[in-house]
Amino acid sequence: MTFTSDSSSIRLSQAVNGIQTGDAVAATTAVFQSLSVDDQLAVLWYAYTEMGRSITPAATGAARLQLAEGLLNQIKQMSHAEQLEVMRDLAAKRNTQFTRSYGIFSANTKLAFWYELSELMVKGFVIPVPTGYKISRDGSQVLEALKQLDFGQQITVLRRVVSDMGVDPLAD
Ligand code: 45D
Repeated sequence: MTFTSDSSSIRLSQAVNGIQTGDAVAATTAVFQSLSVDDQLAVLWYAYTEMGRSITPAATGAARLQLAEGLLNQIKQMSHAEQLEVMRDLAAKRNTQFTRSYGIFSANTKLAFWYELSELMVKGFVIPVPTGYKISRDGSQVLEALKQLDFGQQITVLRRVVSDMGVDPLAD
């Protein structure tokens, strides 16, 4: 669902309240999910660029990536436009074969999938964020809220937002 930046700003002030009242993870997750699809992708990307150094590749687990390998290989073979479309489909929860395949992964496999996508962006296999891209005000506020959390809380927020992406093919 897409919210206007007005409703997103309301959610943002609620999130700030939530952070002050101790439910920082839930509040940051909710406000992330109220962002536009492109803002969500941008926040994920900047979260990765800031957290990347603290996530060791080994920690993401080779076994989990094996499960995601098929989808990652499909993405590598797509054009840049198609790659962006697939990521937007995931964030927007559009029902496609790709988003249904993603939907059966565990939360940690989904996280590992996004992590690997970022690595593929860095290596030049996946469409980069445009040079000079400026994240929206809402997006940068969510990023700031995320940065206020400790590492464990950040992972929890990320795990929740990527878990909610895609389409669960077994849900009714
Ligand atoms: O043209 O298993 C825009 C541990 C604008 C260990 C765009 C772990 C328009 C256990 C939309 C911006 C807990 C450590 C273009 C795992 C435009 C374990 C493009 C944790 C081109 C897994 C935007 C792992 C694009 C963690 C292309 C914490 C955006 C993993 C792409 C964290 C964004 C992973 C991507 C994160 C973001 C990955 C691919 C934060 C990926 C982020």
